[in-house]
Amino acid sequence: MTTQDLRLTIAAELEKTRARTTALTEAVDEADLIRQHSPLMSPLIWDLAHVANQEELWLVRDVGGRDPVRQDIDELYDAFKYARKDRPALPLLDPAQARAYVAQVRDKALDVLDHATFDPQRRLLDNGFAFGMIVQHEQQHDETMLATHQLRIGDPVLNAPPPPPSQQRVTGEVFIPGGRFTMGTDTDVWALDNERPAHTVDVPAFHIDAAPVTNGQYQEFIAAGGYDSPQWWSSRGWAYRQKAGLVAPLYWQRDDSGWHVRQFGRINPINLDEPVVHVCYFEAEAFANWAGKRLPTEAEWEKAARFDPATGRSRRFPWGDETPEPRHANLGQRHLSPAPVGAYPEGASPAGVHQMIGDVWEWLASDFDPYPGFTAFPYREYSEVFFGGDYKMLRGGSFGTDASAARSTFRNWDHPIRRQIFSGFRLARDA
Ligand code: AVJ
Ligand code: FE
Repeated sequence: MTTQDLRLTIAAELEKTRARTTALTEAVDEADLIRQHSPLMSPLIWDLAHVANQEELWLVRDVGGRDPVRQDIDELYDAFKYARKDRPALPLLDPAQARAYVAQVRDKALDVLDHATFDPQRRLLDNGFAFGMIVQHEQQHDETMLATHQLRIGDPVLNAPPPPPSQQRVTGEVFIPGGRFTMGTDTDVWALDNERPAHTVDVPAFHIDAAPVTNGQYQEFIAAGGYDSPQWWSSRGWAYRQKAGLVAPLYWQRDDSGWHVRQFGRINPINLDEPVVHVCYFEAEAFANWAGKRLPTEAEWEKAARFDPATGRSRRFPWGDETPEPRHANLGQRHLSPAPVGAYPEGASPAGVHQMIGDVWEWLASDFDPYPGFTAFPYREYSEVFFGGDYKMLRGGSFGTDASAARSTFRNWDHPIRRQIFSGFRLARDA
């Protein structure tokens, strides 16, 4: 790519992502921007200014070597300084100040982009990495803000067309033969540090479900008394189920006519064919035990998603190397729910595994650990400080994830009790 083409690509990504951020923060009134909708989440206004502060730190100050826009507020928007629950009490920028700050930083960042030469000697600039990192950072906060919208109580403010219907019956499991495959990447230029380096993993043969577990299947688990049967739960999982009073996925509610779900302020019937969403790791684990299966490991998931047995190569995406189009996967907040199983036959992997990318993040059995040869880049706080912590892996992205961060090597992680994220799961078993 020429320098000018790279600049245009970056500018388009920055702009597309900012449009989403703007839509998410303009959809609500000022009171709702400042309010904390759950102690699990920052006020939306924090996410907005934090996104700009990271853009200032990396693009304006570091890459551009420019003077700070607002050095005095770094601490307020440092995610490690104050916990989410404590952020509303901080002297944060008010909505007008935050929007002015966001615009000022963007003007400077675009000026830095205009002058950037992407000298490969400077790793932060090689192929525009720092810009890609900042774009993906904002996209991740767009997904976080979407989760905040889902937690928000009040009239609906977000609108989107429903996801496409199922095109194909997808059931049962797919056999993945044992053998080596390449996990992670060295070549995806905007891949983050935890996806690197590419390395060979020998994965014993296994079976994996062709689709994520659906609401219909999950209802069977509930009806079979799954939430009242400690035998299916790990001891930590059962303790949490008791403490939190779990009886169904977050946002499900039961009335005289059965289960309904609250989705972005609307009460909807439960679509039995959509992947279940808003379950924690412990619920996924209990369901798997009840079903006589288990959650996939991270290597199994990635092999099922991208290994092409015909060429022996690992693809960028299940369908190939081409960037996601709407026909491949439910990504990018185009829809406000997962799509029914079978809605994306064109997005299936070579092995015939469907909907690995988009719809719901999939909980995995693996913990968040570095790949062999990992080096933190460009900062330890993105990945390294979380290694070995109480985190379970999530893969594949959800309907809330931007297409640019939904490559099949992308790694997400969270505490095993978290349910406000767009998390579901699929099952596997030993061959
Ligand atoms: C990779 C989704 C776990 O939201 O905590 C955002 C992403 N890192 N800002 C998170 C992130 C810094 C991160 N996750
Ligand atoms: Fe952040």
